[in-house]
Amino acid sequence: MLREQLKARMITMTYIVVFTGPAGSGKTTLTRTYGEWLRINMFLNVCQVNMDPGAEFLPYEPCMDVREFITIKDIMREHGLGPNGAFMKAVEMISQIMDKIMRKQPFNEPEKWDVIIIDTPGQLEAFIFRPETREILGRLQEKGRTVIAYLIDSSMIRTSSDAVSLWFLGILLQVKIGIDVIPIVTKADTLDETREKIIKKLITSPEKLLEDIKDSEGIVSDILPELISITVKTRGAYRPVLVSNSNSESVKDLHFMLHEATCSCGDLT
Ligand SMILES: Nc1nc2c(ncn2[C@@H]2O[C@H](COP(=O)(O)OP(=O)(O)OP(=O)(O)O)[C@@H](O)[C@H]2O)c(=O)[nH]1
Ligand SMILES: [Mg+2]
Repeated sequence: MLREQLKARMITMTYIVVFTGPAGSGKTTLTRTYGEWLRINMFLNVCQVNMDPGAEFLPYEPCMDVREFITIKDIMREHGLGPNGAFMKAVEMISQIMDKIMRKQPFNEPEKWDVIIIDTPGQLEAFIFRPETREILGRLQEKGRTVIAYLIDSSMIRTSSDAVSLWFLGILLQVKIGIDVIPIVTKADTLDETREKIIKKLITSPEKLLEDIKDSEGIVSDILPELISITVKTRGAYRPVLVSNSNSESVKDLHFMLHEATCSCGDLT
């Protein structure tokens, strides 16, 4: 298929994907891998945006970098704050300069780009859970179909309660920002057999996690079944994808799922 035809078939309007998730869940690495995958395999114009004012090193070339305006190091020095206080201050400052940010690439001409990928900080409570973030995300939504991806780090999952608690952070995020959140399980290459079983249950049939906790006592046996039932209810329309940066098939799965989530033209697989 001709390059332009393939492109037209895949993307009809700019789509924006915002990677969020706890510290170290793989947002920055996935911003690089997914961006490269889209360029090489889909021939798309991709703009990777760094919205993490605390980033030290980026493995991709950002077409917009919030550190042009604000860095955590400067805020810590100028306001005498620790790192978390500085992130809270940063989100406030970013919300105040959103007009300026929106006048820069890629937001000033979103139609020039097929996909805009946004990398965010991992300090959920000090950044993405802040009320100002809702306004920031609202401004992004004006520029294209926007999907918020919540990264669940599979290397943090050892037990069923780990799986359920990480899933819950995603639900809280959804409640907090009022936008549908697509769960993505990262670092699939680090899984052993036991952990893979737990994650497959979480993804396909979370009610089966109840089997793992049937002999538990105390708070786990009291609360976890309730949490699992909420997990089942909130699984939503999208099948969570298990992704690894070293497996391009999994990045392809991720792409089709994200694209489906933003696309009103149906399934293109
Ligand atoms: N094995 C494996 N490691 C990964 C994968 N993705 C990311 N990592 C590693 O996980 C660590 C954190 O990755 P980052 O991409 O920096 O995570 P982040 O979510 O951007 O981190 P913060 O911005 O600090 O919150 C790094 O050591 C990565 O190399 C993956 O698919 N597999
Ligand atoms: Mg990062």
